[in-house]
Amino acid sequence: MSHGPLDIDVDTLGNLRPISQVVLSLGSNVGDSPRTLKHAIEYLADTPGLIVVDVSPVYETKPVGGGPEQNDFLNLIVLAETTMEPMTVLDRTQAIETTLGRQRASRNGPRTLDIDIIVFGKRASEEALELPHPRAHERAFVLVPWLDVDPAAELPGQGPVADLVKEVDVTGVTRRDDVVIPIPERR
Ligand code: PH2
Ligand code: MG
Ligand code: MG
Repeated sequence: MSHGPLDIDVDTLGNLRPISQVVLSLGSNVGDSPRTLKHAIEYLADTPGLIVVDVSPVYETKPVGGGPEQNDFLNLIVLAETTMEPMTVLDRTQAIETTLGRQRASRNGPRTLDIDIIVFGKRASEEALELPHPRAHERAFVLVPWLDVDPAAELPGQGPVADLVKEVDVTGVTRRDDVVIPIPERR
């Protein structure tokens, strides 16, 4: 049930549930990408107020977006739930990128680790954070793994992910079942 502009849920016992579902897209094409992605997910899971609910299969993906010549990426989707505010999650994801050695060299260039917030509940853009992610609907490396972990997923303003995925070129996206990234245990 939804109650006005704050969109705070109340469950059947009357407890407030100020929890947002968050979809994160992780990518890496520099260094030991499987290791980097694994550590990134562990750091996310260690974040107070954020629970990692599911991790998609890993995909090897052709670079898109017209950056420089670069290696293929490994990409995956993390489903999380959080009591944090969007800008606080952004601060945290940027700190994880920095910790794992990201240098911001060029737009759409190679990167050790990129963590993008795709959707944050039904929240709209604020400050420097565009929500939902403005290019998610056209990116097979986001839509394909997202559909794996949430077949009913919807991208607000764009529609069901199952429909969006039919509109994009998925030829550059290959599932890598040999790269297994465990979901961290809850502590
Ligand atoms: N990220 C980009 C630009 N292009 N291409 C692939 N395949 N995977 C990415 O994660 C990616 C990209 C900007 O962040
Ligand atoms: Mg990105
Ligand atoms: Mg980014």
